[in-house]
This record gives sequence, structure tokens and C-alpha cells, in this order.
Amino acid sequence: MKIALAGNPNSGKTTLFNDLTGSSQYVGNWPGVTVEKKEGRLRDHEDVTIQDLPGIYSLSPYSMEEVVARQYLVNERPDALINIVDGTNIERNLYLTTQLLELDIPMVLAINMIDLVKKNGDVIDIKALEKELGCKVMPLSALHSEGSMEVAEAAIQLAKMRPSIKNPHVFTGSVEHAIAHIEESIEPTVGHAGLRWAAVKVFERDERAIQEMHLDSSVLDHVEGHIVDCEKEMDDDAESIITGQRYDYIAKVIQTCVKKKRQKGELSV
Ligand code: BGO
Repeated sequence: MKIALAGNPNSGKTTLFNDLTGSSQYVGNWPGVTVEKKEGRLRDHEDVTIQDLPGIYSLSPYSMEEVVARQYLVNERPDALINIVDGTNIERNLYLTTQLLELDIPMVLAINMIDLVKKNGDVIDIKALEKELGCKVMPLSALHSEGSMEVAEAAIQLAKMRPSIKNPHVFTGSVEHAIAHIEESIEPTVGHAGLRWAAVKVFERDERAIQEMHLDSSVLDHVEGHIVDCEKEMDDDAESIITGQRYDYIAKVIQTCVKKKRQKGELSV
């Protein structure tokens, strides 16, 4: 069984990877690029490999790390995913999370640095986050090895059960409408696995991702009409619509699930 570890740089990914794998690590490079590839055997689990992915902020192809991570996730489709986020910087970290959820790979969201969150007097409502995001969410303090194995065990369970991720409602009606049309048009070529992720990429006109899907030009011409209609309605370009709505959605999730301790001098409203 293969479990991949994904997260932003500085989220504690290396700390968690070391805690989970101990000394059973193999380090190399991803094929064709000088991006470090690390994998290891999960402690006390001969049959479980932990695949460390490069630290990334998104699955857009802006850096070699992002290309490597997304090619692995889309083409190899690990059995489960641990998405580690820095709990003290959760709003920024959730951008990648919204993209990972679209891949429909069983996923545990591990809220790391929970020791610092508590020390700061902030509260993250884990159950509310689970409800909003539609995936398993667990607290973690990788540095203190508190919750690491629990997160890995939860990922193993999800890999065995393979529940389908019910995507949260991230985008507004007309965008979802266009995405539904795109899904229908590309499914015969792309297949069901990761269909939503692929449809969002087509909507964004992500050239590299589209190239890798090998879609017929007639399919692309057909869906272009739906994309243009949506752009006209929203008076914005497709990529900006997606990015903007992801941020709006995350802001709402944070408002519901995270209570920050008021800073000194801050007025209550
Ligand atoms: C330094 N709790 C706390 N408090 N810190 C954590 C936790 C946690 O649960 N998990 C990780 N860290 P990486 P990426 C550091 O290195 O694993 C810390 O990029 C320092 N170094 O110890 O490297 C971890 O692989 C000097 O902190 O992240 C590390 O994802 C002073 O988060 C940092 C303070 O973890 C990043 C911290 C010389």
C-alpha cells in the first residue's frame, strides 16, 4: 500500500515523514528532474510505503515541484493521501487542500503544530472542519510525535474502505454548471478517477494538464463555449474565477471553524 504525504513547505512534512518512517528511508531524485524524492516504510508496517512529495502551495504547474507532485498524484494515484497543514497558518494552507480534495483520493487532513495553536490560545474545531471539507481531519503535533501514527492508521483505514470524497461546494452556480458540462464531455477519455480535478483544470485552460489528458480537439471546442459563457457572466477570466472562489470558500470555512484569540488592544465587535 502506498500513502503519499503532501503539504506546503514548512508545514512539518519532513518532521512527520521522519517520525513515520524512522531509519527506513530511500532518497533519490524524481525522474528527469533534480527534485528530491524520498520514500520510506511505515514503522511496524512492512506493507505500507510512505511517499514524500515536494513541498508545494498548489497543484498549478508554476514550479518543478508542483509539476512533479501533481504528475505523481494524477498518474500514480496513491492508495491514500495525508495532507499535512500548518495549523498556525491554516487559511493559507487550505488552498492546496481544496485542490487535493478534487483528486478524489482517500485523504486525511492532518492539522499540524497543534501544540502551537493551543499555546497561542486559538481553537480549531476539528469536527466542524470535517463537516465543511467532507474529509477526515485530525490534530497532529509531529515534532512531539503526538498523533503521527494515528494519522497514518487513519489513512490506511481510508485506503481500505475507499470512500468517495463528496466535494464541498467551493464554486458558485454558473461555475459548477460549466464544470458539470466539462465532466460529462471529458469522462469518456479521462475516466472517473480524478474527474472533477481534470474538469476544473480544463475550465482553467491549464495547458499542461490538458495536454496530458489527450482530449480530442472537438471536445475542447465544445467545452470552450461553456467556459466563455461563464466568463461573460462573471466578467472575469476562468483561472481568476477559480482562484478567487477558492479563497472566498476558504475564508468562509475559517470563519466557521477557527476561533483566534483576540490580540492585545483589539476591540471586540
Ligand atoms: C525548525 N510543532 C511545532 N511546535 N513545531 C513543529 C511541528 C509541530 O508539531 N512540526 C514541525 N515543526 P519541517 P517541511 C526550526 O526547523 O518538517 C517545526 O518544510 C528551527 N530549525 O521542527 O522542516 C520543525 O518539511 C529553528 O522547525 O517542514 C521545523 O514541511 C527554530 O516546523 C519547522 C525553530 O518543519 C518546519 C524551528 C533550525
